[in-house]
Amino acid sequence: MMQTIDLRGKSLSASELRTAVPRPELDVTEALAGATALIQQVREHGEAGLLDQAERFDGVRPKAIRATAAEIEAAVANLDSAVRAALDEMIRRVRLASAAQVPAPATTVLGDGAIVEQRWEPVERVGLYVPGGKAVYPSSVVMNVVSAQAAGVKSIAIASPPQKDHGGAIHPTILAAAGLLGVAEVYAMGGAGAIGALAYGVESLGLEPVNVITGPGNVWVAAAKRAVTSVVGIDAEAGPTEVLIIADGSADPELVAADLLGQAEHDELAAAVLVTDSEALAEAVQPIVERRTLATKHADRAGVSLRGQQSAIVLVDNMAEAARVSNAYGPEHLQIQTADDDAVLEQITNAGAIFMGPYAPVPLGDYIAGSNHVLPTGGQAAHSSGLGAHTFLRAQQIIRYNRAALDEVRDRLRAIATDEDLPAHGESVDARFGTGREV
Ligand code: HSO
Ligand code: ZN
Repeated sequence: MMQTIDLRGKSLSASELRTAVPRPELDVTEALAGATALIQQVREHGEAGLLDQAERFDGVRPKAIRATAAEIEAAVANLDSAVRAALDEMIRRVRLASAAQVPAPATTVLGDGAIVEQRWEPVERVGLYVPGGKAVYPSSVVMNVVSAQAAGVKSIAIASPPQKDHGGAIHPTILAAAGLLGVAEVYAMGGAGAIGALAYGVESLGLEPVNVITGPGNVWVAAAKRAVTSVVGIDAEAGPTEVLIIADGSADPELVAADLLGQAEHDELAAAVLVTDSEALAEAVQPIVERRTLATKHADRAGVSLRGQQSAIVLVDNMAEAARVSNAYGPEHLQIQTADDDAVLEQITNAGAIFMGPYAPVPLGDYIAGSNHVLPTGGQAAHSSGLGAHTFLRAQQIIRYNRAALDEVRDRLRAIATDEDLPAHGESVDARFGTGREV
């Protein structure tokens, strides 16, 4: 059912490799004008604009946009006990791993009395968008909120679309996850309008503008995030999810097939790619994928994803070529299931997160490994990291020079200033020594 792409014996150039494994088409640019208009409506009409958009897009008019403390408490109290225990453990593990990500400050002594420091300062306030359509993921609330909290962010707001089935309130599990994490500001608003509300604030709701907006969403949300980048920072633009599995003849085809399907379940546009040097594995995986797809709950969308042009079994000559193919693709999730996983890992450069061996499938990282599941998609792994404490931190340098240290570099500084035809730069320094040209 999956297409086979045979790259054996072909020595593809780097740019040929980039298109060897196709990706789904997704045009954020096309949605940009529409998203901008919705943001503008919220800027002009605030709460009324949000209510209007809720009726239009979510088919329900929320009684109130902001959830009350009592509603959040009730959602936590009503949480199924097994789900509660799972979320608690997820939070505990992601907290530990996220705390360890916070970089240490640095001090560089460049001479006597000449010091450059660097500290990591959290942004003041962040907005987290949580989708509420076919994908309602409380786990994503945990991933985003815990990262921000680990960075030291003091003020967090969550936006999620009003749910028709819940009388226009936010999905109860999303509300409960917010409650478990101690987030008190939760708004029933979705789509591009919600991104506008987070970026520019809504006075009547007491919603102050945020500095960074993170979280996944559909193409409208992605376009809206792009549209507000002049006033806020955003995480990477999320596209359909992807898994690329590098496996050799030693891998268990049953596990490989199960892992391809695990990702395909998310979305018709999800990409599931196997890269292998073993024809036997490729042949064994096909019928198992078929069998498992027929038996699984979301067979429809998983089947579309696996049959889609974005999913494939790619045959290569050896593991070095497999790593080249994977690096050119830059998968959101990379799984390695080979006779020597670390030897393959050494050759990997571009990947959002890397899952080593048969006991580290992607769903482990989705939920409970402690790692973050918000990862760069669409090849963005070539230049971006997954979500983490760093997403909410800024590196700030602090410069401390005393008189003697400044004096020591004064001549050098003036020489460059003169060369750049900026004499007032030199004069600013000279003024401290009373030797500058009188002005
Ligand atoms: N695999 C998704 C994350 C997720 N899975 C949430 C289940 N819930 C993208 O990394
Ligand atoms: Zn997943």
